Amino acid sequence: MSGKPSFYITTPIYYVNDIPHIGHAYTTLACDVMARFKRLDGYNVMFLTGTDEHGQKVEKSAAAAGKSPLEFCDTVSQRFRELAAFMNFSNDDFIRTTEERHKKSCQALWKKLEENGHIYLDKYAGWYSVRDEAFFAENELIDGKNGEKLAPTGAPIEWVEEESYFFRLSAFEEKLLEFYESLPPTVLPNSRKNEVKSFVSGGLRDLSVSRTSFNWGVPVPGNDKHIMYVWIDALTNYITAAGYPDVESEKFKTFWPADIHMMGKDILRFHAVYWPAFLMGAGIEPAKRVFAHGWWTNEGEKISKSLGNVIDPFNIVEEFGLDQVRYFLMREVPFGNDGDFSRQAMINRINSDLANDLGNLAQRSLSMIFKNCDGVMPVPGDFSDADKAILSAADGLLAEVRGHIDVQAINKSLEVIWKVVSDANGYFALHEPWALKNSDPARMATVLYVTAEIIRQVGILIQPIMPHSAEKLLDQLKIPADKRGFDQLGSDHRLSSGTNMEKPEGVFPRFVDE
Ligand code: ME8
Repeated sequence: MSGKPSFYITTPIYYVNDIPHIGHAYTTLACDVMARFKRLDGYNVMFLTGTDEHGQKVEKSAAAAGKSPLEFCDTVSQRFRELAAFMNFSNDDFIRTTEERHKKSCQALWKKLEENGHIYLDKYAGWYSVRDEAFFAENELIDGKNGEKLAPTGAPIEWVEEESYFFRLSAFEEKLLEFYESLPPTVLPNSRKNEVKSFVSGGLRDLSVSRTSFNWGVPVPGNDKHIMYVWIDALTNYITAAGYPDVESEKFKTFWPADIHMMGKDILRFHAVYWPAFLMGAGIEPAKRVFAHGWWTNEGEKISKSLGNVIDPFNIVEEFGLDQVRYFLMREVPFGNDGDFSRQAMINRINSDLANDLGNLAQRSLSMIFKNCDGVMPVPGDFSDADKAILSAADGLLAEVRGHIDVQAINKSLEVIWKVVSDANGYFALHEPWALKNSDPARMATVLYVTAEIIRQVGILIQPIMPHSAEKLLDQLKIPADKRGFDQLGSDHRLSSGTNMEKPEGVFPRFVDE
């Protein structure tokens, strides 16, 4: 293989009962940013997303749409693929749980668990929520408006009594608790880790892992009256895409265990409790990290179809621009916390951070180089202390940004970059290159060169967040395509003087609300 270190990141696979909305786009975007960052930082990356197509919920939605389950899945899954292309996501694979490779993988995992004595046949009697595709104990239920019992998520429940296979989850308590204490952290943010720990230390019951009352799923090997519980099927996608059951394949050896499973906090328990336990049971290492991010609301309200306030990512990108939306989503909310989507907050970010701060700095300095330096990148004179200070701030960015990205603090990585952008604006204003044109053209050239060098480094660093805009900036600076990796950051690869420039065009327009 490549000799590079590897990095494997996954999104949840999304249910096809519903079309993609901002929440789905958000998770996949965060993974895209991580994947792009790691590629630029010299890693061999595999970035996976896809759709979760089995289970009762999908079966019911298909019936309601008057389609066969597969026909229905084909249509909605395609919509998720279109979203990925539209949002410029760089996923390396798109998995559908209805694919043959996945069925083979699920059945192999099942057999392994059975061989290892972790699966047994019994009877299940209890509450099930189709919307959550989850079983709930009596003491977890909440009261609905009309006195009816509901799942803790507010979803309707039904009483289920049927023969079922069980997974010996109870046997994994200690191993799981140990797993949560390993370093680097296996569950982030910390508050979420504590939640999971307290759930597990409260005692685990064996998990029902098959159903007999519907058909849309992967049959249990050797007993096809039973369909695998949709979560065992869904979670397995992460190893399917890495080549399972071929554990000797180059791909599996390179990419498993995955580096990060990213998801919303709603499905943390499945990823941080059930999934590592299944893997441990099969003798496979669990993923190195599960990261559960927060929940978006819309102008302060819960996002839901019934409230009619679902945010369509296609629409907001049409209105505000792709890179603008990508920047906003990653910058506005500390990654891991809940966040609120508001038009005003979006417009503020576009106009202040992008148009004013970075956009103006680039446009003003590059236009001056074009006009006042005969259209070529000037040769700088000796650097003053002020020049050295701002250059060294930019040179130090990669280490800082990397530190934040390593713990998925994506917003913080942007804060430190924008601190340098803002300092560079201060530098530019203080040294007034426009006033030096006649009095001291050599000093003007140095100030412009230093500013352009800051933009070069910022342009390289923001590629994961805003790939198109970063490309435009780097094109304007005439940085060759093979000189845009993170190995080009710092003082060893300063801008080449003497390069012919073109008249720059603004990269970050102001948003004017009609
Ligand atoms: O749970 N804010 O699929 P799903 C932030 N198929 N993120 C949100 C969000 C919001 N308001 N709404 C949705 C499933 N998400 C299973 C997963 S994985 C083996 C199987 C995002 O279509 C967030 O990532 O319901 C959440 O975890 C996911 O969509 C749920 O997607």
